[in-house]
Amino acid sequence: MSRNSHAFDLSQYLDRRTADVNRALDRFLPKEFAKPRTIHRAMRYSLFAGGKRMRPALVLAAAEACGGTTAAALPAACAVECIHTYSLIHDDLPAMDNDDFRRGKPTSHKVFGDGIAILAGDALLTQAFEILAQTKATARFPHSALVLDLARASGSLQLIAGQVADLEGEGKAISLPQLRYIHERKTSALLCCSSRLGGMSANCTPAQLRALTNFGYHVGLAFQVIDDILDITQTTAQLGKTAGKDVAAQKSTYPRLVGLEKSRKIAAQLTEKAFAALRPFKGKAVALEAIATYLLKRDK
Ligand code: GRG
Repeated sequence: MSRNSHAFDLSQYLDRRTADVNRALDRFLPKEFAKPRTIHRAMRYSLFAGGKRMRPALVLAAAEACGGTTAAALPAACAVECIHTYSLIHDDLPAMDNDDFRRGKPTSHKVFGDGIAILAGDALLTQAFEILAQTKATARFPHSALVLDLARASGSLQLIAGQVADLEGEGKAISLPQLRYIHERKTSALLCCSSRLGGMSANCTPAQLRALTNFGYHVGLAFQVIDDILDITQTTAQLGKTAGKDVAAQKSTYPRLVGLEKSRKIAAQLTEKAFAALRPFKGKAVALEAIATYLLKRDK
């Protein structure tokens, strides 16, 4: 388990970084009253509905581990949150997971209708790249490097591929390698990209980028195993989204394939691998360590 993060106050860290991210998102997004009002209200409704902001936190913590600043990393932090929120809005649509409840509130299509919810997701996807393009280039990383990373992580070989495999796997018996394939893409790709973008915004070295990639990949996998566990063990009120969806949709999950106890063990092992990836930072990636620990122990 993490050795360096004991004295670190993660709760205060997340509160401050979340406030920074929320202010920046408010600045970057068109105002609620900008025409057409409906779409801007819908974009903001989901974006400010109270998500945990874990992907932006990873961006900012990765930047700090490489000696960078929050200011330089904020566009990337906001961009990954826009992509994440778009994917949730679309995932909740009747044509996909058909969910009524997200981030403790009625889902976008329940409030605005399917058409506007689709468009709000589309607009947030586009908005992400508009925001990311405002990152300052560094000596090692031109804008195009960051844009390429986020486009790849959210494209048809990663995030979308995971969603396709997830949809096509419903009701079918899936092997552990197939499940790993889905988790790598639908969850880990964006968490890994978050960690990488933070480093890139701080002009990280190639060795640091490799370490952040390895860290983000394993944290991302652990995140989804825990998500699968929480779907069974927590209530809808605790999660802020409908609990028990995986069983209802006959989805293959780690608990279904290997049981709850083994799933917990796998999540802990993946988190250990994430810690090991941080060794090159020699104890200077305290916030990243604390986030990985929190993600393993979280209850929502
Ligand atoms: C492109 C439509 C589309 C989908 C891509 C990301 C995704 C695939 C679907 C969303 C639903 C899902 C199960 C995603 C896996 C990642 C995950 C567990 C998301 C929830 O993330 P949290 O817990 O959410 O960080 P908050 O609301 O706290 O930001």
